[in-house]
Amino acid sequence: MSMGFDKETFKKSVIYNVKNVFRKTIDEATPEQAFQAVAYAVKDVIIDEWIATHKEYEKQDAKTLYYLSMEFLMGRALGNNIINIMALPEVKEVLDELGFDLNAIEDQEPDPALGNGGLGRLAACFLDSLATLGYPAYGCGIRYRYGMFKQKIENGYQMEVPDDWLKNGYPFEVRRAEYATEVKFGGYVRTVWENGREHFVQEGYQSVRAVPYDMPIVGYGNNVVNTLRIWDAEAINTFSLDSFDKGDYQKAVEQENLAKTIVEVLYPNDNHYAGKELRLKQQYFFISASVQRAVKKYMEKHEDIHKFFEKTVFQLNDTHPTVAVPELMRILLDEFNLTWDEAWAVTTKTCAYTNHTIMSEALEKWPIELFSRLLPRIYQIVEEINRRFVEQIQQMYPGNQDKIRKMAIIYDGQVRMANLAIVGGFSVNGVARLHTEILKKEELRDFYEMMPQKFNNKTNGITQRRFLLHGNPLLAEWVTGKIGSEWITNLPHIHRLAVYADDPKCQQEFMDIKYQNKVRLAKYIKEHNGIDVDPRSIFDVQVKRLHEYKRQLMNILHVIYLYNQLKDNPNLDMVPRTFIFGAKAAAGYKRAKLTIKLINSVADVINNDKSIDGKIKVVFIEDYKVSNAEIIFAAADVSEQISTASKEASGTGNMKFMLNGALTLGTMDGANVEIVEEVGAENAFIFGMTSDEVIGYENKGGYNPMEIFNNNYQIRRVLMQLINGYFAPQDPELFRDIYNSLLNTQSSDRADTYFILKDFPSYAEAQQKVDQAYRNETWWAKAAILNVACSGKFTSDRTIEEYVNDIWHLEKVKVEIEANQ
Ligand code: GPW
Repeated sequence: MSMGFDKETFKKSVIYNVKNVFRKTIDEATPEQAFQAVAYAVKDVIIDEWIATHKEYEKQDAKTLYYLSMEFLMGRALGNNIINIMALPEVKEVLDELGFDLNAIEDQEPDPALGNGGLGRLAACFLDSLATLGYPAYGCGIRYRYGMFKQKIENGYQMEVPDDWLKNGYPFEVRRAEYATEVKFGGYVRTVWENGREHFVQEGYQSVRAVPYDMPIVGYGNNVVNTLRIWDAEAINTFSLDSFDKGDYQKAVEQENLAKTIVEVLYPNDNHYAGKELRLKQQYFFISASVQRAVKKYMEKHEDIHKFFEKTVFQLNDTHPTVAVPELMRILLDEFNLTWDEAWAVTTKTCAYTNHTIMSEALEKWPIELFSRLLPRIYQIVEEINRRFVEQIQQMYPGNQDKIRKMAIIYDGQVRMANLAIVGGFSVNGVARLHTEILKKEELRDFYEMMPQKFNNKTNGITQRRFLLHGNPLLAEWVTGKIGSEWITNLPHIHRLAVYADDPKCQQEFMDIKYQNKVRLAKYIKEHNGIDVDPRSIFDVQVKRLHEYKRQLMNILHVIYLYNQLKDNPNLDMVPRTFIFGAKAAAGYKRAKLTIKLINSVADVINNDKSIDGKIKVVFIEDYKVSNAEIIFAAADVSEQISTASKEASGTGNMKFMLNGALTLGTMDGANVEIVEEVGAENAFIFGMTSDEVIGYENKGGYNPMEIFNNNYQIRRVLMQLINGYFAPQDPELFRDIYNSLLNTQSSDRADTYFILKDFPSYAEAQQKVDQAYRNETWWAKAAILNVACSGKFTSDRTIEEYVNDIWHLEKVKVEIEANQ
């Protein structure tokens, strides 16, 4: 139990909060009020450790990581915080005594969903691991007024509902107005001569006030509490009606509006760059505020800004925070009067960049016009970085225009953020071994040849505290019962389970737990979707953002194909299967939204067809998010990881399924490769083209799907059902676009860009193997237990230790707390 936790104090605190905040006695409190009261009581316990942690960091003058990210997909905090202060049994007892159920109270918390998918959730897992390992770190991001939209399914279509997560206030955040800072946009740069030197002053700009809100990031059982700092925007001069002339009034209105719009909403695009001006404003807004603050904090304790990098490291979560490079340069040049070379030496030793995708549509490229208009001084600096870098290219590769074309930071009227991030930092990493190899050999080959020492791999990981200990308490308890609790902070230790994989009693226990978790999910599905599913069927799950490269389409086409077989032969011998989907599509991504409609239309037909005797069910889980993900992973038998090889940089859902004992049905893509390496190919279902094959075809301009269409009757039949009204009797043309995307070479992009038809036969074969394998319960239980046992590599604790050793060079800090402060 946490040293700072006392049961009686906690109980009093809950009762007091209900009274003081809601003027109610405890028995009158609504579940939402109970949540608030409990959350504040937990925060009360955390606060002392939070303060103590930062005192300790100051005392030790520890080097600090700033994890700069546009997204932090945190998920609910209450349950996780209770677990991490190690007070779960006591909190349960207190709530019991007060007549509350912890699960019901947890369900009242909105999911802080300040992220889209894997990239944002990775940032959240990293914060958990950093705190648990005791490393000084801040997450820096944006306090979006509206996070990831809530998804409603109406008549099979996705509807986006604003996520008003702050409407009741968020109990864990603390406003830190004392750290507010100004961020400037637009205007022009005036050159002045002073002391025989050029100085640059931005004038005629608009500014906003950045105000930080801090959230505690609680380490597991170690008294360490780190900080997620998210920035809100406020107008600089609150709008006043007395002292203004006409010009000031106009300006005041504009500044008020600018402030309101900047942090209004999270862009719902995953792996896709939209080029919106407001997005660049968001980027500069939180980066300028974070970098300014980091510099100020450093200067409070140190004299020499030249040594900034010794105490500070900035990790750029993809290219989204890359303006940190020129922003740090600006501060060093304009505010500290460093020379260019001095400033550049500091900057390039401070910044490091993580790449999360090779897909060209995700590359951030800003038109010069936009960039220079919004960030005039920053643009000047980027121009100078580019000028010097191009000179360096010319020196290394005299006369080689091609190298400049590929590597220049400013080229063809655009600012290329990836190039800036690579040049402006000391480290470039990919997020899985295969991904990093592809970066070095293909996408970033020229950079790799020029500066190989910067390149390194950091295979992603996930936190077992949230995705096993919190999300799957039954399995967590079982694991602890078998091998003790060390796995909670040392996941590789979970390999000790392997000796139980062959034990019939353990197999039975494991399958019972899986069954209970399936019952829990079935109940959730019944409550939220009104669909009955049989927990004895195979739960075959694909949950992740909807994207063509992730190939949800291949999955649903295979469901249709199976259904056809059942229609042809109602006695077909197959294990009943529940195909579960969960996915949000970016609001403007038409084909992705149509795929959701297709899944729901197929579900309607199949789920209502009595003739197949419930052998197939299709469920689309509405509003897939971190909180229901925890329930879904725990209940899965089969983990669908079926991206076109080379396209999924890593994947992290794949690891969460494995940790919960699901078997991977996947391609040799991203971290799947390493998952199979750990658990053995015999305990997974691997199919499809390799990344080399995919890249080979791409370099030849694609392949011809018509051959498959013409020669494979079953595939042809499925495709015809897309355009003959089989799943859309009212509108047979509804799914034409999907049909066209697979076959039509007339359309501007290649047909079947993601090799769905090409991989289909091997996918269907792998699915057949799943069916056969599940019949052998002993085999399945063994394979599932081995998946859990071999998941040790995929803890984010391991990933963080690698970042620390190779890139960040942080030191662990210990925090001691006196009992009952
Ligand atoms: F395009 N990822 C994501 F690279 O979730 F920026 N959103 C994104 O916008 C991008 C990447 C970006 C994901 C990758 O798709 C996934 O493979 C990876 O596991 C995850 O980032 C974390 O590295």
